[in-house]
Amino acid sequence: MTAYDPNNVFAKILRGEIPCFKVYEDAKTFAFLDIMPRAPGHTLIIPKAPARNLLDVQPDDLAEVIRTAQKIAIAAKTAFAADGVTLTQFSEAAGGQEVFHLHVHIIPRHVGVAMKP
Ligand code: DGP
Repeated sequence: MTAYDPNNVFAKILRGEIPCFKVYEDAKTFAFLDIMPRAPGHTLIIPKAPARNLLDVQPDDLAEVIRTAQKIAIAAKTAFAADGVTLTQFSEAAGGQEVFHLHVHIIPRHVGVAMKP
C-alpha cells in the first residue's frame, strides 16, 4: 500500500496552511465543509492522526472519526432540516478517493432531492 503523504490537502488544512470552514474539532478529529458540496451542509470528518484511508487507519482513530461523524450527522440533520443523512467513505483511487487523508462524508438529505453528482 502507498505510504501516507503528509503534503495532502487535508493534512495542510489540519496544519492551518489552507483555509477551511471548520464545523467541529476535538483532540482526535476535525470536521469542515466540503469545498464541492453535494448538498447543503456536506461535511468532511478526518482524524488528526495520519491515515491514508480505511485500509490503514488505526482502529482507535477510526472509532473517533465515526464518533464525530455521528455528532455531525445529528447536528446537520437539525441544522439543515434534513430528512436523513448519507455517509460515504472512499478508499484508494479505484474506490473513488481523491484526497489521500482518511475522510468520511456526511451529507444531509431531503426526500425527493437527489445529491449533486
Ligand atoms: P474523495 O477523496 O473522493 O472522498 O473526495 C474529496 C472531497 O474533498 C471532495 O468532495 C472535495 C473535497 N475537497 C477537495 N479539496 C478540498 C479543499 O481544499 N477544501 C475542502 N474544504 N474540501 C476539499
